[in-house]
Amino acid sequence: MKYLNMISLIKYLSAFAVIALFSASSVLAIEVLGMPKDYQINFQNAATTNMQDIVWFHNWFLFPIITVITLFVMFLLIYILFRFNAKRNPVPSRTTHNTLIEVIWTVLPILILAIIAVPSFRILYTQQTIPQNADMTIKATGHQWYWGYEYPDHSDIAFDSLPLEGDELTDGKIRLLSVDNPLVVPAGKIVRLQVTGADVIHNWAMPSFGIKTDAVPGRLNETWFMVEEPGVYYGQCSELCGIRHAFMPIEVHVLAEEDFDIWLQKAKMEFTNLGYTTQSKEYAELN
Ligand SMILES: [Cu+2]
Repeated sequence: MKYLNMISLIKYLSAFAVIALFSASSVLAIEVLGMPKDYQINFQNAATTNMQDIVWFHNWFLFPIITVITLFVMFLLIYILFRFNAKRNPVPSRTTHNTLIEVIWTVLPILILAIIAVPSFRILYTQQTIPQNADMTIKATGHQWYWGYEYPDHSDIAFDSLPLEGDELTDGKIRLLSVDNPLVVPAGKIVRLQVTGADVIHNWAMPSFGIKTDAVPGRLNETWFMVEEPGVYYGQCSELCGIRHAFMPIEVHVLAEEDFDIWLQKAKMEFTNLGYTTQSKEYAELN
């Protein structure tokens, strides 16, 4: 019996050491890398290859095409206003059909859309195809009005993530973005994210990851991400879900692998009751 008490004492002491270590490491606050800025007009920093592709697709593919089309149509409008107004062109042409022009203005837009579709579908496909070698799974559940996270591969860690309000907003915390229990993931690992809703439709949206996935009750949507850079990333629910829709932010902490392992040990004690069951199993083996 005494022997057992010694073991449990050692276990608790090591647990406290882990917590102390974690708090010490979290003092070295990780950098905020994904967050909206005041008067921002462009995208947030891209933290995943998917988001890099989206930024490229928008800035260097779609945007030039749109610019050329808009300028061309504007030129035509202005040209018509000046060249064919009633003063300069008192007797208008009575032409109603011109087969060549009609073929051109039908075929050309089809071609443009087809060209746009190629990289667009490629990006969509990568977003929707979960890599076979995903390192871990996380399930995010949208509730009215907070997010719940589960780690089915890690002792069924499960916790709720609520926004900080009023006097909880100590320094460094951001109103409407900071939460009490952020989602924590390891850097450089492929995370399979499953998203569902508990009551109404929510949406798990993380701009810098290029993710916007509906959380639909009774349905499990899947997406994935891999973030190389450790840091803090913020997102928000992006489906109008009720009166506190604006108060269910998403905060993701991407930690280096060793920091993530430390967090896991802490989370296993804090967010599961499995700690006790493993212990009792070990006790049974010792006896
Ligand atoms: Cu919501």
